[in-house]
Amino acid sequence: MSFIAKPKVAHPSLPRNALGLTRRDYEGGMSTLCAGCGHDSVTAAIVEAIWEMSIRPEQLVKLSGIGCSSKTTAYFDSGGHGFNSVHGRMPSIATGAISANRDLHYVGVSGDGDTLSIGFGQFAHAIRRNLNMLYIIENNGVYGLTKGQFSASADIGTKAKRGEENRQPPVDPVLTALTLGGSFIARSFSGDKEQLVPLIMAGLRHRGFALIDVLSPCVTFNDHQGSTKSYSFIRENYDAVVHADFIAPAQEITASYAAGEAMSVAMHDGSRILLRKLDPSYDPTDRTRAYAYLRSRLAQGEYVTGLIHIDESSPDFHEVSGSSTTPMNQLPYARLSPGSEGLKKILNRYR
Ligand SMILES: Cc1ncc(C[n+]2csc(CCOP(=O)(O)OP(=O)(O)O)c2C)c(N)n1
Ligand code: SF4
Repeated sequence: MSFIAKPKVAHPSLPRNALGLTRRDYEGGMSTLCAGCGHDSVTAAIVEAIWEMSIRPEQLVKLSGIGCSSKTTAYFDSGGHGFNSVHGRMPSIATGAISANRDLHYVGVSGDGDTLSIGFGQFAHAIRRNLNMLYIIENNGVYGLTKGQFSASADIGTKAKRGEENRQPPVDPVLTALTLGGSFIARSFSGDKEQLVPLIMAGLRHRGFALIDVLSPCVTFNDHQGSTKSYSFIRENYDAVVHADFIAPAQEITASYAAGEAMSVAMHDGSRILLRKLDPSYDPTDRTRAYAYLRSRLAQGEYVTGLIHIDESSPDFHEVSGSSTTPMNQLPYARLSPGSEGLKKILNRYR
């Protein structure tokens, strides 16, 4: 992967977060993506969110597969841990890392090709295991890195740059996550930082699997008339069904929002995500209705965005597997290894 280091020069007047760090401290290498690629706007939103949340750079783990989108992890938080896995296999690597150290923040960045084709099985199981991570799909409807073939998220009738038409039905990651029991499901647009930043913050705070499907146009292979993942199409067919705002625990002032217009959802750590309802019938805690609503809007060619579903009661991977509250990588070897007698007892359970 090509990597160009950014010069670290910070103007003394740059704002600092609670740790005394500027946004520059959360940047990564220089992007080598095409100018105007939606993925770079997602990078900027991630930098903004982790700076705002005052996460220590070394407490973040960045994971990805292969694709232009998966290169994103090189462009933020150079002080964090990072792992580019094999194409589509990021959830397995995430499962191992999360099992070994539950005390870090995990953010996976993947593409629609990486997630919905070669990595579809891995993606599905990460959702149903409710792995404690934020999983961002940079969804452009094509394989950008391998020169613009249709991906599994391309809509029927959408046209490729050279004019050929896609005839296969798309896989919608949001509908997929709703059916698989996803506990935090959102959709946004790379060109809407105001919506995306609070969603990233809430996703990082959520205990369990937080999915954000970000429509992120590929300006080189899929930003033309006939594409349903182009900037112009998304801008025209974009519907923010809930306006999300993130409130960190220290600044929890909800009284300023007019009663009846906002729904405040408590996160496990005491912070809240505030949803201002734009559509009065929409309730993001009702999975069945969210599914039906999304389907009806999709039939009209509309992308519903915002926090589409949240279930704060769903047990996460650690709760279900009863894993140690002390991260495994901090347990002494004697506690990790059952010894030969302990192993015999375990095996006897299966005889
Ligand atoms: C096992 C394997 N199969 C195929 C490839 C080729 N390949 C690299 S990236 C990619 C698709 C990337 O598309 P997507 O995930 O949508 O990301 P984008 O580049 O559009 O951001 C493919 C098929 C590969 N690297 N490894
Ligand atoms: S090919 Fe498309 S997805 Fe890849 S960097 Fe260029 S604009 Fe972005």
